[in-house]
Amino acid sequence: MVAAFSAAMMGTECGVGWHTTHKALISAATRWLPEPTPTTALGIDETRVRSVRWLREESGRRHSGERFVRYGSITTCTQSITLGGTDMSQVDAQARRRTGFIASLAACVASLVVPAAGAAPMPLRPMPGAMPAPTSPVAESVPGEVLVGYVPGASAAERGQARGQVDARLVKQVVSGPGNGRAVELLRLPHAANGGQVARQLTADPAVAYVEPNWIYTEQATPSDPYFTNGSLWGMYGGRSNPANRYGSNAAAAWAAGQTGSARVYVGVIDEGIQMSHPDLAGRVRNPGETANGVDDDKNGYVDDVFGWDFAGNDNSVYDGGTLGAADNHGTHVAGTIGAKTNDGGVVGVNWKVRMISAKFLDAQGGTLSDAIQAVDYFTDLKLNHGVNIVATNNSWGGGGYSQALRDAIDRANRAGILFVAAAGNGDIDGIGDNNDTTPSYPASYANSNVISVAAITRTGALAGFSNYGPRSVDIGAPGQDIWSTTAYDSYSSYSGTSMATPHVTGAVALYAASHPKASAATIKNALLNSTAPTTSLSGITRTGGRLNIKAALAK
Ligand SMILES: [Ca+2]
Ligand SMILES: [Ca+2]
Ligand SMILES: [Ca+2]
Ligand SMILES: [Ca+2]
Repeated sequence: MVAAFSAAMMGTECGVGWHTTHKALISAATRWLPEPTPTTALGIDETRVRSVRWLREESGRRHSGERFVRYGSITTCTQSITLGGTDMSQVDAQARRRTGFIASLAACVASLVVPAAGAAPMPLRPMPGAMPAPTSPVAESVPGEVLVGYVPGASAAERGQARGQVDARLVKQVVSGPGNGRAVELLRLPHAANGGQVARQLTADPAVAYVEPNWIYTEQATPSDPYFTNGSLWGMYGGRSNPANRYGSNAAAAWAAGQTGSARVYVGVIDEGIQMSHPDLAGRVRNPGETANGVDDDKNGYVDDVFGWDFAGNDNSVYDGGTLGAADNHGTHVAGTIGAKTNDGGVVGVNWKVRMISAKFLDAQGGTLSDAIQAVDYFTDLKLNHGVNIVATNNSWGGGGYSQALRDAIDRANRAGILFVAAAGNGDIDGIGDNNDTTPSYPASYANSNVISVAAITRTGALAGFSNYGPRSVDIGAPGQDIWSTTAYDSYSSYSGTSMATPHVTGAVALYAASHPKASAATIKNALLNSTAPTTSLSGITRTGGRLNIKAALAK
């Protein structure tokens, strides 16, 4: 019942330099009706595909009344895949990269068909845009799981009683009580439970403040044209840099003025994991209080979180893509824009010197609300209780509905002086950007004062077609189309998305904090938003009506 494919389209990015967007694949997957559909129908050159396995088929009705079928996973391929007329062998000739691509593609296609039957009926936002209202909702949540926020002071016995009356099992304590405000628990409901009824029963319990779906979030990016190579880092340029692009972030001018960042400034990357050993990132990803020795050195509750923590896998390996680069491309891409090194190779980030810590909660299937909350609190705790100078988190993800529990976690980050930089979102199933004022896109649309919501612009200064906007709820534009950065394993790719615009702004926060070490989060946010370059395409549809101008921001 839940539209898994629409969540995937929001940006589960698939592999290496993939020319064709998810939209093409997904629209193909929804368009072709004969069963089983040949791979050619998905735009894949069947002669090169060794085997295709259809894991699941699910028929339904599209908004137009047309039937659609969703398909399973492509498992193995002999050499390369042609997608949408683009020969992948031209994209990347190395066999190991192709293998990585194929694995990623399989994961992506699999993500189209994540079984969602039995999901609790929850308040999901309607699908907006130019298409007629469909019957299936956009937001996706984990079937049979809910988050329960308790009233302040609810005792363990009272919480147990609330769980007991609906036979729910405690999966984990997402937020512990006093000090962090109200306790939040992730509960698993009995197999046959009616989600709506259970939610009503729980909400009626005096110890319960609210009940929420365990939302699933996805990345806000899609791969873009791999053949685009000239002047590739346009997002870092300014009008007078060499090479120049007046619609870039003007980071180059800040560097020319000697402002290149500081190793004393930390950024939290809440995303997929990061390939921390990437030649352009090695040494940049580090939790300073931890060493790899089997002991929780900094006593934050996470053993050997040397590079961060994997909340999805509940382990300390934040990079899980191996030497194939089969995972963690998106997180690695974001990290490169924030802080790839100047080492005469590859790309360079907004900051030449910065430290990042990974809170991995996304994988090819997305990530959950409960893990996202723990990721946000992980950085708040590192800053408040372990002395790590975290100035911002980068949040290039979205897709779930409203969550009081996540909003509260972002508020805790705010009280710790951590900015929450978030992707405005990449439209909806039609791939066309939406107005967040009328159709909120979380987490970017939370009203917390530390949130900065980022739209994406193109190299010619247009609002990217996929980018959400909002005169009241989207703050600023930044480069988000055809953005080259680091990807796993030791590779580089060009992606597009508000996912890519966001780390330009997060990077600017870090660069500002490096040159203004005493500045508060509010001061940094004001400096960024009060120094934007007026931009016609953003005028009237974003709060500032302008695009990121890092050189001007640093002068504030
Ligand atoms: Ca630790
Ligand atoms: Ca340790
Ligand atoms: Ca892991
Ligand atoms: Ca480099």
